[in-house]
Amino acid sequence: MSVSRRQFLKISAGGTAAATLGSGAVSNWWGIDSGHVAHADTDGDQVIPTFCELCFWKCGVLAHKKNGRVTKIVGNPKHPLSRGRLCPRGTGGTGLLYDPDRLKQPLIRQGSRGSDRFVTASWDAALDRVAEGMLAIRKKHGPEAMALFTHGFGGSWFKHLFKSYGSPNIAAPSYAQCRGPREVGYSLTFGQGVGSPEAIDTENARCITLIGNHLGENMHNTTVQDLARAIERGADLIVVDPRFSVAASKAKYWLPIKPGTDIALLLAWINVLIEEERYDKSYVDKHTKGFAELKAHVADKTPDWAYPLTGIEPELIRRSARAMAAARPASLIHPGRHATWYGDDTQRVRAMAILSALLGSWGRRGGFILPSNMSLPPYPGPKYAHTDTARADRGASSYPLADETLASGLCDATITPQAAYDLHGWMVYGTNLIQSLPDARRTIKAIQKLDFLVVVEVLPVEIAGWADVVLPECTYLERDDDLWNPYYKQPFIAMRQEVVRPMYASKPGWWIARELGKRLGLADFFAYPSAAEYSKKRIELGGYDYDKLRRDGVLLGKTTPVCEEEGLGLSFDTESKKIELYSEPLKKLGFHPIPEFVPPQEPPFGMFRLLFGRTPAHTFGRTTNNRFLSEVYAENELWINADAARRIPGFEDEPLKTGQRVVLVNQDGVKSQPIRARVTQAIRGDCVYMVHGYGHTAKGLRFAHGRGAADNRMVTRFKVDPIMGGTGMNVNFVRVEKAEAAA
Ligand SMILES: Nc1nc2c(c(=O)[nH]1)N[C@H]1C(S)=C(S)[C@@H](COP(=O)(O)OP(=O)(O)OC[C@H]3O[C@@H](n4cnc5c(=O)[nH]c(N)nc54)[C@H](O)[C@@H]3O)O[C@H]1N2
Ligand SMILES: Nc1nc2c(c(=O)[nH]1)N[C@H]1C(S)=C(S)[C@@H](COP(=O)(O)OP(=O)(O)OC[C@H]3O[C@@H](n4cnc5c(=O)[nH]c(N)nc54)[C@H](O)[C@@H]3O)O[C@H]1N2
Ligand code: SF4
Ligand SMILES: [Mo]
Repeated sequence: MSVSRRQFLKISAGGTAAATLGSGAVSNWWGIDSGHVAHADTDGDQVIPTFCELCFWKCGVLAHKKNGRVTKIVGNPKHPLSRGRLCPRGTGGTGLLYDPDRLKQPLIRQGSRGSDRFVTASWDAALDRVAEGMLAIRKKHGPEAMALFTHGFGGSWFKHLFKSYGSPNIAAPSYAQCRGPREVGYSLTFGQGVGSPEAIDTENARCITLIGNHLGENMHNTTVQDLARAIERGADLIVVDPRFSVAASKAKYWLPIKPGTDIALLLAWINVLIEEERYDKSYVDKHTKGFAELKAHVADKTPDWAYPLTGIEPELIRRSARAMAAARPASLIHPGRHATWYGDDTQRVRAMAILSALLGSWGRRGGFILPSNMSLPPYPGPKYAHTDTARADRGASSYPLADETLASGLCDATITPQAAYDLHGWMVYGTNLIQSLPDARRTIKAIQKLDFLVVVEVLPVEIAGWADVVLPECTYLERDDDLWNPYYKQPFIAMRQEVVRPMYASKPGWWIARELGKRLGLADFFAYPSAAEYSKKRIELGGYDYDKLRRDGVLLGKTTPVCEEEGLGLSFDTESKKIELYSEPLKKLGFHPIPEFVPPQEPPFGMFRLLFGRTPAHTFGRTTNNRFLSEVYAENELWINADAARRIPGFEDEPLKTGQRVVLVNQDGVKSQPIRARVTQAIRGDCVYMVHGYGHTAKGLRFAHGRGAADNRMVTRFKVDPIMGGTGMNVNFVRVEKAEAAA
């Protein structure tokens, strides 16, 4: 599905939002203002452009420095993703740089794995130990017996290391635990995924539909700026969420859906568009395949059919469908990002994609667009040796459409081999697998089977506690990195550069990977003297201005037409070369060619479905130890419906109050850490909700340790998407108990 030019196309309570709309400046539109807008006055500071790593959006920042210390971080006005502004986390990057709990020295384990006893070591000793482990595994079992788990931009050096070493097992939890089903669902329908940054034209949309996507809490700077802009211009917002999210508070229609029933709502919306002939007929005739089958499929999926399934009143389904149709083709069904919810996720995404096709919004202004990127030659070096070895996550029962390696699949394969060989070693870079993979008990079981585990980290997080060797990387503000040239409507190349020298004995990833490469006999692959020289070479080979890039932090490329309105011709890289409303490939594999609704399991009596999400001030558990960001939000809370709270067994005499501490017990008897209740009407009565990333158990995180509760601890069950192997995690149920009683 890869082409050189990535194509992207891409309430009962309704009306409550009106009062909050049109509230002026973009910066504090969500009631959150990072307080920093870049300006020319630098107060005598030295200003160094680089890009953020507080989340994976990678906004361009200007780091101010005085007397060798970073004094503040603001948005780079020249960078297309920040436009001079940052989200609250981006401005709090110094809270990571100056975190007193950072990893300061390489560590080598003493005693048994997981006993949490380490001695500090020199870099030479630690690197020798890692190389020894990797060489032994390669000699005994082949390079494929080592797996790399990676997340974050700095992982590029380690991916290069693993490709040079010869292992096909490279995975990130941002696929099978995050966007995997989304990419597969859009690829099946339009022949292309939506990528990151998402190829959508939010800014020009006249109607935006968010299906569980909680923008504003889920804080990707540019996306939130674009959404604010669209709404200021009068765009309608439709939000489908069991919870009255920040986005729902801005919406014209809020559809408080029963969790897990979105496919029923989507089919009913499709029914309304077709029955009322509100879809884009000429677009559908010209570009799609399978309309007749779709029409027949949804003929009985009326709003009245969907009402008892979803809890959304038929009239609200009709009115919201008409609003999205009235705005077409500038009617954006936002593709979402974290899509692994219930195990039927690729099909839910397919239903969203089909709806977008009926609105004619793929390849159209205000819908999905088709951006390009700037060409950038690689650093000269040898070719990776060709390997025929299959990935370890692929067994006989593999997931046919998984187009990336499954992190959960590598974990499973470590416990029970799924390929012709066993996994014996892991390297973990920038991903806290204990928090991010479902069922940590399984992850630990896999770790206990390994010969060798090395973790490259900035903080003493849970996964580091299980390592044999811990390698302390310096933070993004202390290092140069590879160049970034994403697909975006304004193509650009961005540069990360060292703002201050690495603190303690920490080292940049490019250096760690190179030094390991030399010890593994791969010196030819690591011929670069430094990351700065590496980037300079690539930029010169591309014929660009290196000094300008260093000065501005970003180089802008030529824009190309991104939608039909700009003269772009549409083509689709599917089997039929059309938009596939009906999917022959899915049918051949034994899956529904058009999405079917299958009711989710009901919560057992007295239990709630556990849902989770984000807070604007934090990124998962990676920032919960950041003292600056925790001034805004220090501890997660449990959202629970006020009426449901009155009926919880054990609370009859004294109803649960906001601020009171409770514990959760899940269907497998697993108890959570204590968490404060937030008793509210802003969530349905059949589910509870908390922000992910709390409840750290690692004692080295002296601020975050023991703060709030971990949703992941309750995720002992998950439902695997049979199409691509994503792990749906919204399938756990919890009972609420008084904290004291459970202690
Ligand atoms: N239960 C549950 N599970 C989830 C989710 C959820 O909401 N609930 N969310 C899912 C989603 S959407 C995703 S994308 C995944 C993400 O899961 P992860 O990939 O685990 O992401 P983070 O939690 O951000 O972990 C990043 C780790 O990188 C470290 N780090 C930060 N900066 C650097 C650096 O510069 N260098 C190095 N070497 N390390 C660094 C941090 O200290 C942190 O331990 O989790 C998924 N899993
Ligand atoms: N501030 C901040 N921003 C972030 C991140 C972060 O850690 N912090 N992480 C980033 C990453 S990697 C990702 S993937 C995204 C994730 O952000 P999103 O893509 O928005 O995805 P989720 O976290 O799954 O969305 C949670 C929302 O879905 C709702 N929900 C739960 N179940 C259902 C359901 O059955 N139906 C519907 N319609 N809604 C439901 C919840 O109530 C909640 O509001 O955020 C990104 N942005
Ligand atoms: S969205 Fe925020 S945290 Fe993410 S890269 Fe941009 S400024 Fe940094
Ligand atoms: Mo994610």
